[in-house]
Amino acid sequence: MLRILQRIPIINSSPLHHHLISQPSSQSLRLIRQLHSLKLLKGDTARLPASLKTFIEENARLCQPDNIHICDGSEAENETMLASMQAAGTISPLPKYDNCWLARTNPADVARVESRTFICTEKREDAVCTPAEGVTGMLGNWISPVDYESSIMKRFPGSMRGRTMYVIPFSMGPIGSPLSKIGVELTDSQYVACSMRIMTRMGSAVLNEIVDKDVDFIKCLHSVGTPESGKVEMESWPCDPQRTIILHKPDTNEIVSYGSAYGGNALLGKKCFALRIGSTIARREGWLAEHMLILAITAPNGTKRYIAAAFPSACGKTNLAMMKPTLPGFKVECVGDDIAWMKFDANGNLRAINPEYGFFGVAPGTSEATNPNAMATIHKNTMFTNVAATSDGGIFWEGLEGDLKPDITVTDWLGKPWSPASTTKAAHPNSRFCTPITNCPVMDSQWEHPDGVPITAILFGGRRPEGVPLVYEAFDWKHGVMLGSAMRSEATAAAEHKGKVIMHDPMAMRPFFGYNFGKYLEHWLSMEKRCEKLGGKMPKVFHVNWFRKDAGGKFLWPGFGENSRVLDWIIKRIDGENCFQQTPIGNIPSENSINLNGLNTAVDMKELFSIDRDFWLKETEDIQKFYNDQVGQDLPCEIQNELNGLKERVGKM
Ligand code: OXD
Ligand code: MN
Repeated sequence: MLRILQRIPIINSSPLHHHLISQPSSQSLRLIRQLHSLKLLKGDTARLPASLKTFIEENARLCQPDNIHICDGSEAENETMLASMQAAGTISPLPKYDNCWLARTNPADVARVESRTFICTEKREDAVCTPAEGVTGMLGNWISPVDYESSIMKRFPGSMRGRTMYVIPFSMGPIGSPLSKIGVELTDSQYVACSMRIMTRMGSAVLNEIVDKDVDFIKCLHSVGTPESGKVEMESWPCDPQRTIILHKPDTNEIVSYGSAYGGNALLGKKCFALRIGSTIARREGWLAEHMLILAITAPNGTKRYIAAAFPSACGKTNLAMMKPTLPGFKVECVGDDIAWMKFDANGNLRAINPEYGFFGVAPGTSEATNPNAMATIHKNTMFTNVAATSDGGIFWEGLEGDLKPDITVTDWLGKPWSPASTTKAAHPNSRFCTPITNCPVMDSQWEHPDGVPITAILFGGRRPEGVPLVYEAFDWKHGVMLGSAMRSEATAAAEHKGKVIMHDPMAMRPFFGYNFGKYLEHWLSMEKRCEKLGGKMPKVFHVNWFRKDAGGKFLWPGFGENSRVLDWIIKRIDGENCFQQTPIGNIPSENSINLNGLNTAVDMKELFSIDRDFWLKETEDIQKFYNDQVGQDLPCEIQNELNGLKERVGKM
């Protein structure tokens, strides 16, 4: 039976800080949500639009927090939360740097949990493809509306008891930009609130947008939860790994996440909103929401080009986005390192914004050698998670061995002593830095332009140790969409996959599709007509692979800043230079058209660009099997035709 509990008066002088003791343990979410007449938010809440007020009230009734705190995004608010987390042992300061912190998670909460991530639609086929008989689908998980509701009911009633519910108004994209969208995340995690402040534009300015313009917002509910046993394993990092679930309902623009406080599971603006819900909105509105970095590259002649690139998680998007080019006279500047929202303008130029405001970058492997600009970014106002700590108040991870001074000791991500002789990793492979984008010394001057930046090329790529050349160009848009759909990469630690298996990761979006992948491909294909109608020119499409190895397992290409040589060739192709040769898989650089001047390692260009018939026959078979098994009848025939063409060309080699 529903029980309306007592409410106690506001204790905070701010009218938007409310203290509640509440309420019902209910059998039915629907019943709880019918209690509209309850006025749980008091004070100056008349300012809040009814939709926001209702959203907060209903979920407060459901989750029963002790307090509700509407975040203003101020420095003072942030400091209070940081101090409170420090007192709880969730974070500790890193005195070597300026306002930097180290969080250690429950070791069971260290990555995105793809297997527990669901899209809810009435009809299954709207959310996911129908895999072949006996095959487990890997392009997303569907949940029915009934199971969606019951999953919430099994977890959320009372889930915030003893905690504060933080109300986080946030904007994905520059506030007020026609390309931006607004969300409100309710969470019982201060770590999430502080991280959202880094990763998004958050606080009063966004609340004002909602209030003044009465804009629609994406509803995001998050709770770290409490295990069914009632026993929180690690007081400093409450979570409920056994029952973690991440739910999305595109029809109502809702996201619900329970049980994890880590990364994409909990910072709901990122993967859940900007990609999964974002891709469904983009389809409806005729644009693209993609797992892509955006960079600006300026050639010695002063011409600047913007390029977007889709690589799977932990495959070097951040490194490429802020690369220090080794090619003299080139400059790379960053617009974003993870997500691109791209829409045609009135003239048919594809314009992109980075909807984020921070970097949530993979720490291991980041160093002065691999990404000096990231290193220059992360020493101020940064939240590190699951990295190792040094005795002089700094951070450490695999890749920074050269920086370790002999008198410094290291504590690993689990809080245990660690030394270079240890057989375990110092930092968790998916440990991260969460750092304000404004710290980055190479942000492009246009990165916050409300109209976005014009994209002239789209790159797809992954970790392919064998068979796939350093770079090749798609023959046209359709071929490019097929290349994206057929992308594969070695699994990384960003999600729960084990081992170095080569996985299909179409468009680097496999974990992030908000709707049926076949329909997603149709949408990509339709962009060409949209562009034509507006009189524009489609971006050129390329596939890159920095990770090809020789027979001895050594990388054939030095990567990092040297990738500027590949970008240089791509720019030449954008400019229409005749610097390519056609092959069955696409156009590769003609001999000597990649500028190797000054490269101080010997590179076997022949092997790097070799195209082996047997490898590609097997590759086309694997792609066909992937389409048959995973996409089935949802595969657009244009994509099958493209694959048929590839098979035929490779067959004739
Ligand atoms: C990320 C990811 O955190 O892709 O960006 O996992
Ligand atoms: Mn990512």
